[in-house]
Amino acid sequence: MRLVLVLGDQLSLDLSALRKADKGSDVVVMAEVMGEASYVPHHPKKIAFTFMAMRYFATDLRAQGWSVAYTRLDDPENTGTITGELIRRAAEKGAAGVVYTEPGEWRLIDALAEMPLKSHCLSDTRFIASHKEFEDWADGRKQLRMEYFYRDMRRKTGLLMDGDKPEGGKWNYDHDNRKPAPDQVDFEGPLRFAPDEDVLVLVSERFSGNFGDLRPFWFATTSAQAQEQLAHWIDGGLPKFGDFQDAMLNDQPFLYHSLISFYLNAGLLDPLAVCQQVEAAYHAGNAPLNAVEGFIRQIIGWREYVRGIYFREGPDYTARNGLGHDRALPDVYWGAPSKMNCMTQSVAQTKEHAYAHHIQRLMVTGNFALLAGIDPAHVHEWYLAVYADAYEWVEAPNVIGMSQFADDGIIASKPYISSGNYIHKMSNYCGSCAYRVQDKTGENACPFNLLYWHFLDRHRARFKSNPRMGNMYRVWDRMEETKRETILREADQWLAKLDQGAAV
Ligand code: FAD
Ligand code: DLZ
Ligand code: SF4
Repeated sequence: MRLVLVLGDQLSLDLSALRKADKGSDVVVMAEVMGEASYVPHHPKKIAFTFMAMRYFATDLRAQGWSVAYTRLDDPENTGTITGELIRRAAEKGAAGVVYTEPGEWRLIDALAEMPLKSHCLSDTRFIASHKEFEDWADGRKQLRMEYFYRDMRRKTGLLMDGDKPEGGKWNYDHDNRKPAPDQVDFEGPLRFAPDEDVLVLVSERFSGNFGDLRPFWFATTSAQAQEQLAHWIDGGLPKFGDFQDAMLNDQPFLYHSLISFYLNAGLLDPLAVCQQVEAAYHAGNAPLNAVEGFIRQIIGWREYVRGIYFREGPDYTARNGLGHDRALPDVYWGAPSKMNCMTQSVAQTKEHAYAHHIQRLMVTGNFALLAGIDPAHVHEWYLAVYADAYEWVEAPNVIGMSQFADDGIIASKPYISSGNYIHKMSNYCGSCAYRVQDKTGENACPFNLLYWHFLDRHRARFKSNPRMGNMYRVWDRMEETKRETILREADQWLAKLDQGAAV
């Protein structure tokens, strides 16, 4: 007999390791371990979600006839690590070896590869593109632009294809997906499910020092519940998802977003099946093409593409720091008071829900970190810890590459930076902010305005010949010299206050 490892983000009945195993003789190993629960200070909701979903999945497996050796966190025999648990269970059961599906983080891939047990690692087939397909696509290309990869995934899956042409004549309807914040949101947001109280008690006892609110806990924790959430969103959220994808509103964390990344990444939902359901809503006339195409692009385009980059670039990717940024992560990321309403809003809902939507992650907390020159390793660790959908394969390329440009432009052709103007256009945050978004200098000037020029000025050598940034430098160069000096001086003063821990 062999052991079959199922990790906390591998909760899929069609997992390659389960398909390879023999239900009659093999034993599934699942383990809640401190090693996984504390390698970054995870948000308590993320830990509770993982443990609850693991426990329900083990129950499902047993109901299907599998033998499951499940270790709870407070089990006195618990060795504290995945490899420790496999070694312990192998001795206990007299197992000949271990079958497992490749984990989503190099850290664990390396640990399993070094384990003193005979083991067999299988590809994770829950994705649309295999590593080889991504490599074949990437090899020989000068630039790895997501858009071209995405088109191949459309052709491969047949999603939104009209023969060999894209549905509606265009591959990408992003142009229609940039509407500013609506006055009112007519979708009530995600479904709320009852939690497993035992897990909440365990997590509150063991992880009370971690950033984030454990209660109220409302995530789906089984695949049937995740499916309910998907159906609820397709019905009520999808029709306006495209229009308001980039919008942000005070005290409205969810808008028209699907809130399914937790479930997809843990294995409770299958990406292709999700996209097929969304496509069916379009064909049934229940959702417009810009919403449906925009959503499918995020899943079969961005999600697959970032995974390809993570595995192609290798374990040192998370240590990259192409712009040499070295500022410590300011306390505002851990909920310290700040005068910047956009940051306060984005961090507060992250603390409450272990969730923020894409534009908050990219254009508020990510943009601020990049403009302020924060060490990307710290930024990476923060995102990996605070979001319930964060595993390195998806988080690191989004943070190190897309958001912080620390990979020197593998993912982004130019840094995602903006002044306060973009946030003002896409949200109602600025209206209730202590700073004035219209002010470019002076005591009340929006820090994003000051830091935007500070970033461009300090990285001039790196970006001046980037064709997509020439305009920005022309505007800067045309400014009066005294104004430029004032901006740089005030930005330096503001950053000094930030470093001193002032509530700026
Ligand atoms: P929706 O807005 O409804 O989008 C639908 C789905 O598309 C998501 O569920 C997700 O599976 C997929 N998706 C969208 N954008 C991306 C993307 N850029 N990369 C991968 N998948 C995408 N996503 C994660 O799943 N885990 C992370 O750790 C993560 N970290 C991020 C860090 C930064 C700095 C940025 C800019 C983005 C990050 N994303 C991450 C991508 C994106 O922000 C989340 O997938 C999305 O906000 C999840 O919310 P949702 O399910 O409501 O998504
Ligand atoms: C995120 C997480 C947490 C908090 N705890 C566990 C755990 O106790 N046991 C487990 O098998 N998996 C856990 N996970 C998910 C793993 O960290 C994830 O499988 C790896 O990071 C690889 O993506
Ligand atoms: Fe953010 Fe500046 Fe707007 Fe305040 S004024 S909310 S700091 S962009």
